[in-house]
Amino acid sequence: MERTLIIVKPDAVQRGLTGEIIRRFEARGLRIIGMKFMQVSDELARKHYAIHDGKPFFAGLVEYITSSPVVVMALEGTGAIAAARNTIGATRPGEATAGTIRGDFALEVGRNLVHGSDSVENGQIEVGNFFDESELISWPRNTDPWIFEGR
Ligand code: IDP
Ligand code: MG
Repeated sequence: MERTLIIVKPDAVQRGLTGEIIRRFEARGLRIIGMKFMQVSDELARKHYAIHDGKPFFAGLVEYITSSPVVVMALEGTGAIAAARNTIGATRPGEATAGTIRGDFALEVGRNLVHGSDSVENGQIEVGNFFDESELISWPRNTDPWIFEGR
């Protein structure tokens, strides 16, 4: 089963949208296997966004993600990567479809509320960067057979 790392970014926490954002992933059927409230360090921010190092917005991005606490979640599900990214919406909120998190609550790319892993491989790596194996719980959810066919 695929794993994705979701970050409820500082702007979302400050704006009181944490519950609304968790609700959408939960309602989608993704299974929470890890969740915590934390302050992202400069070191972790640079590691998480290493692919963007050197881009003009990198310094601002590190400043943004470390500016205030976040909520991080590890979610599991069939096709979790694509499902979560579709729930989040396009990177630039102006291009995000209404009904997505960014399309409903955001206006600017530098304040786009939420992160979701972009590939199966990165989902595994990013969950590992933010969570200790001991913080992850693989649990049988009673509704699993109603969400995952054949389980
Ligand atoms: P994603 O979050 O939709 O995967 P990425 O292209 O991976 O988008 O970019 C990572 C994050 O960097 C974005 O979510 C956004 O916060 C920030 N970002 C990307 N492009 C820009 C930009 O042009 N200006 C400011 N911030 C940007
Ligand atoms: Mg990305």
